[in-house]
Amino acid sequence: MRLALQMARRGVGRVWPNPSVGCVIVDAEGHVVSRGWTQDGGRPHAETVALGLAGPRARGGTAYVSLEPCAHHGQTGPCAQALIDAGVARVVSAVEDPDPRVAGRGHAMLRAAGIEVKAGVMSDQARALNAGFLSRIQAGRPHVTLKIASTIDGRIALPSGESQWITGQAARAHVHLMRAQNDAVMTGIGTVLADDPELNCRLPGVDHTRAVRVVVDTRGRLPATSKLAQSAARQPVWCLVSDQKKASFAVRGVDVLGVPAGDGGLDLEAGLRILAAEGLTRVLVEAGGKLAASLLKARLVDELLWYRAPSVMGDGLGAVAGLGLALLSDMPRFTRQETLRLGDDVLETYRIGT
Ligand code: AOF
Ligand code: ZN
Repeated sequence: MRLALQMARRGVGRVWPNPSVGCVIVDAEGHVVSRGWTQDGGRPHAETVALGLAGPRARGGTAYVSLEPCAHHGQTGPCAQALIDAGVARVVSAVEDPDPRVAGRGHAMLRAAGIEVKAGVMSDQARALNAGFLSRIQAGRPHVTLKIASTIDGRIALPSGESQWITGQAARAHVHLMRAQNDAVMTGIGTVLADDPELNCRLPGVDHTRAVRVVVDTRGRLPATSKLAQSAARQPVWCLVSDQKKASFAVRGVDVLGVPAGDGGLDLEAGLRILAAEGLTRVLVEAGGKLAASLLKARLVDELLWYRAPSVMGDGLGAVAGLGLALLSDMPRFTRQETLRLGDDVLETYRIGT
């Protein structure tokens, strides 16, 4: 299962709207005969790939899958049926697939065919890996990771707006890797107007990734001359504008999505629901303090990636704008997951909750 999860990790950020699944086939003697993972765009499924490579060697063997095999007819028949047809004797799976078309039916199909099924193996790791897909299906919004790159005193730019660069090369390369492992990178129009970012992945070897660039742009101000708009034909750009603005706003190559109004801008939760309905499962937010604060205030941040450079700015723009808290007990609280040194900088990863 550990190997199956490792295979599944390869698809993270590349398979939306689907989950990224890994499958390892072991023959009756216990030898690994094949491995597969969900392919770009979400098809073929992991089991199809692994069974195809295993051929007759799957007969009498065990399939380790990081998610319950599907039970519905898509481009191909259900993976559960493919495992039955291949003559697998045993299936070990990590978590039940919450997709209403599956939801236990995959395991049931296998058992009804006389296959031994062991479910729930390494389920915590599998849930973490598919936090995006699980969130899309169960919460109706994508998993949201907020990235912040700040000084020790939590500043992200000088009062003049100058922000390039606070963190060093290794930390910035890590951010590019994180872009590749998300379905979308989201920013606010303020950041676009100030920095004209491209929000792509420029890491050698992973620069083929095509995360959707999402701009929170209530009043429809995205310039046609921005790097985002100029590169929209190569890598999608979706603009979230207010419902009122939707009819009158257009930029060549950019998809415009209308979102209901909310507290001082867009209803961000509604916006995220719209993104999930479009299929997005994992969104990385790289924005200024205002959008960061709005998301935190609305309790829409699941994870934090906080890159910290060993410098102090004093006056400057804060990573998070006002949250308007009356009580310390109202502060959003996180649990630190990992601490990583990246050159002279430090990355701390957090998940929401205590
Ligand atoms: C599997 N193995 O590798 C994946 C699965 O649109 P479709 O037909 O590709 O089906 C998508 C659903 O299939 C998705 O919502 C999830 O329930 C399941 N994904 N299942 O057996 C895989 N990616
Ligand atoms: Zn399947």
